Amino acid sequence: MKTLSFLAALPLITLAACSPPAGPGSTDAASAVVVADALCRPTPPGRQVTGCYLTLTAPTADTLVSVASPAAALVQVHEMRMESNMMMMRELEAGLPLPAGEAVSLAPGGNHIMLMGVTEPLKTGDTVALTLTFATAAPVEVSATVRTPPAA
Ligand SMILES: [Cu+2]
Repeated sequence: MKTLSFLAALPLITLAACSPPAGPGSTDAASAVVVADALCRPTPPGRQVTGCYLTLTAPTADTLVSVASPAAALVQVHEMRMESNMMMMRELEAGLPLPAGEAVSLAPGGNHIMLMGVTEPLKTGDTVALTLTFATAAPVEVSATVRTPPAA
């Protein structure tokens, strides 16, 4: 009888040992990426594309892998780079590296989050829900305010 109950308990112990310390909804602040100053630019008249900006601080080295929003059909993380003397933007396909403890700013003129196929025009005062997914840390949901960012 003793042997049986020991065996029955074993899978539970194994599961507990394997489960990650921070699941969804966890309040493990030590491992969470801190997101500050999230804002999205109002959509230009007749256009369904706009940029969002924020500052990310990861406690341990991580990567911003992707962003999703119910406000847009497609969301990408873009970088700005010079190509043939022209500023072009393109998707950061490998994600955005976040060095440990360092604030990484996505700002006008630099890296940004691109909303494409925006379903409803975004105007100043609206909010946009953004879900940020990281390589290691738990996903973070933020509410970005719609307003015109200060000039770059
Ligand atoms: Cu872009």
